[in-house]
Amino acid sequence: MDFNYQIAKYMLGAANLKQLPDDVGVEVAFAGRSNAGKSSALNRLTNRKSLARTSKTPGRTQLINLFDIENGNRLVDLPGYGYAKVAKSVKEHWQKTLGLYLQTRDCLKGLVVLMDIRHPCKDMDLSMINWALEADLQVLILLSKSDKIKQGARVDVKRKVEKLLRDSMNKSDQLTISTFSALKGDGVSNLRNFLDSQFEKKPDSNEGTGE
Ligand SMILES: Nc1nc2c(ncn2[C@@H]2O[C@H](COP(=O)(O)OP(=O)(O)OP(=O)(O)O)[C@@H](O)[C@H]2O)c(=O)[nH]1
Ligand SMILES: [Mg+2]
Repeated sequence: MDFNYQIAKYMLGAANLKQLPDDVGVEVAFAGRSNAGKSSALNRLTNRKSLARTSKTPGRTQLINLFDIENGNRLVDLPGYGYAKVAKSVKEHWQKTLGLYLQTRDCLKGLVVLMDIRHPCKDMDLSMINWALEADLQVLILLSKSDKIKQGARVDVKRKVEKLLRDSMNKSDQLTISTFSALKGDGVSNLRNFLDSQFEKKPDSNEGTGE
C-alpha cells in the first residue's frame, strides 16, 4: 500500500469553483447517482465512520467536499446526480458546477464512478463515463452495494457491464471495473490500488524518518 488513506483530513466543502484550493497536485473524484454509495466508499477506504456524511436520503452531499491525503493529493466527494426530488434550481446549479469542475479542473486525474450493482448503467452514468474517458481521465467503475445480491449474480452483472462498456466506449483501456461493498469490504483493495496508481508519490520518500 503506497498511501495511508486513514490519515485523510477533511479540507473544505466548496459550493462553487472559486472556493476550491489551487489547481495543483492530484485529485481523484467520486461520482455517481445520488445514493449510489460515494460517501460510504470514502468512509470505508479511510476506515472512518463519518469522514464523509452519508444518508438514507438521496442528495445528502451538496458541496464538493475535499479530503487531503498528503503530498498535495486529494480525494473529492461529489454531489450525486439524477435525484429527482431536489428543487430544480438547486439541481441546475449542481449540474452546472459539477460539469464545470469536471471539465476545467486540471489536477483531476481520475474518476471513481459508483453505480448500484442492482441498477447500473443509467443514461447519466454512461454520459459521465464517456465524458471522463474522452477527457483522458482514468476511470474506476465500482458496482456498489454488492452485498445486496448473491455472489453468482455479482459476477454476472460485472461481466455484462464490462461488455456493455467495452463495446460502447472508445478508450476503454482507461477503464477498470470492480464490484464493491462499503459494508463488507468487497473491492476495497481494487479501489486502493487505483488511487495508489493515480496519486503523486513523495519525491524522495524516506523510510525511517517517521513520515
Ligand atoms: N447494504 C449496503 N448499503 C450501502 C452500501 N454503501 C452505501 N450504502 C447505503 O446507501 C445509502 C446511501 O449511501 P451514501 O454513501 O450516503 O451515498 P452517496 O452516493 O454519497 O449519496 P449522495 O451524497 O446523496 O449523492 C446509505 O443508506 C448507506 O448506508 C453498501 O456497500 N452496502
Ligand atoms: Mg454523499
